[in-house]
Amino acid sequence: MFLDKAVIICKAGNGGDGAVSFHRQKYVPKGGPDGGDGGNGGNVYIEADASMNTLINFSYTKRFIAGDGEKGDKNNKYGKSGKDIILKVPRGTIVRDYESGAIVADVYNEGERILLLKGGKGGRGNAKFATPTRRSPGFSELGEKTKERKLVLELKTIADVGLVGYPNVGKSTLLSVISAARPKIDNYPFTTLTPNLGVVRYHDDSFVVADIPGLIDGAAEGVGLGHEFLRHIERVRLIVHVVDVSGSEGRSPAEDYTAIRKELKKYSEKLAGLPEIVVANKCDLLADNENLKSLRNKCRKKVVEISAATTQGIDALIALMAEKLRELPPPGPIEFEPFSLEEKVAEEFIITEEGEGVFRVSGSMIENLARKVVLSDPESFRWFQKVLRDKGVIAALKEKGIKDGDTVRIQDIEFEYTA
Ligand SMILES: Nc1nc2c(ncn2[C@@H]2O[C@H](COP(=O)(O)OP(=O)(O)OP(=O)(O)O)[C@@H](O)[C@H]2O)c(=O)[nH]1
Ligand SMILES: [Mg+2]
Repeated sequence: MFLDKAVIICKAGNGGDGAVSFHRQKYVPKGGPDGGDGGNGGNVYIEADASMNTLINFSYTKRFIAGDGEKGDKNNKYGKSGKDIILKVPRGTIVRDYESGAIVADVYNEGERILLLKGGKGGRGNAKFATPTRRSPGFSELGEKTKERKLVLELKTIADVGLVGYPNVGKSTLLSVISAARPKIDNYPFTTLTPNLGVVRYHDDSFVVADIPGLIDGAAEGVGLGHEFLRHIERVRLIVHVVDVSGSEGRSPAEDYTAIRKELKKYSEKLAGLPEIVVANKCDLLADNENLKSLRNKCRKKVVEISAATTQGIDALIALMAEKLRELPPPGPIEFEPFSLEEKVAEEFIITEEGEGVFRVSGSMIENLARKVVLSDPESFRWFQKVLRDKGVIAALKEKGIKDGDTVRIQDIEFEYTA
């Protein structure tokens, strides 16, 4: 079964909370703080697996949640890190952010592993908060919480050459005679329903050819089957345009050529702009040269005459493909503006007056901080206030005219302001 697009939900693990603990020893009344740090949450990676050629697995399982980090413990014991998740996908899979459509990764190289979502950092244990003046901190940090992300996986097959043409012109037959691939071949349109790949060997060279379902009129607008599959030749470097020159189905080969060119252009200028070899197939059925002539006139290019059935002209075609590919720039992953799925933590904050003497502070940095601190703990709270002062929040509140006894709100917490 073939699937080349899937929407999934991923989440990195939360960080584990830091521990609050004090060293206990016989006859020692109160030891120093020894609460260990929480473990980091597990990461979500994506990895190219050369043995895969479909995203079908992602139609069964759609949620991928990495493990949470464990809490820290007494005796300075660190919490265990959460378990990572590695999503295995075929080479050529592109990952997009669902909301923005921005490209996050192109899983291009064999075995390549890319970090998609980083696990939350574990919170620091109380041992880390000890200072000469604060010998017994009674608080620790909470682990960082992570968010779910909706992602789109999109397979764009990696091949050097793409075979295009009308249905039933002999594309799959051609692939079967130039490579070890054994695609289904039959005498009716749309025998091929999903892309086939074959490796062609030529002396010490080898290259990959992709055979896709036939294109028909309107394919580029999604009318025909072909449109769905044009994405699998978006990454090729060379187009081999196969025409049934015998006109065995009553169409004119020259018009077939123009129609397919139109479809390619409608789909993408880039695709239509790729170097092209025009192949006249089924030459064994030709009674005269009329069709060949009109095809040549129409495409204004050299036309390579072959018969996939008798293998006439095949060796010359392989040599020509290899030669063209050698001249073309080497393949590589697509270029894109790096897009990070990590939440951007903006340092800015805004203060809004929600009522008489009630001030709300909002902004991702301040809100993250509020999530991390244990507000029920007086010491943790004092520490939080110190950070608010350091970050300029208190000064900004004063500027807004805050008075003793007024209320400050940050996310779902609320406290009374004292200068
Ligand atoms: N006489 C002759 N028949 C051929 C030649 N090449 C292919 N055929 C026949 O044409 C028919 C279609 O071949 P396919 O290779 O399935 O064509 P296709 O372009 O892959 O077709 P779709 O997958 O439907 O788009 C089959 O019956 C083949 O045997 C050729 O060179 N000469
Ligand atoms: Mg076919």
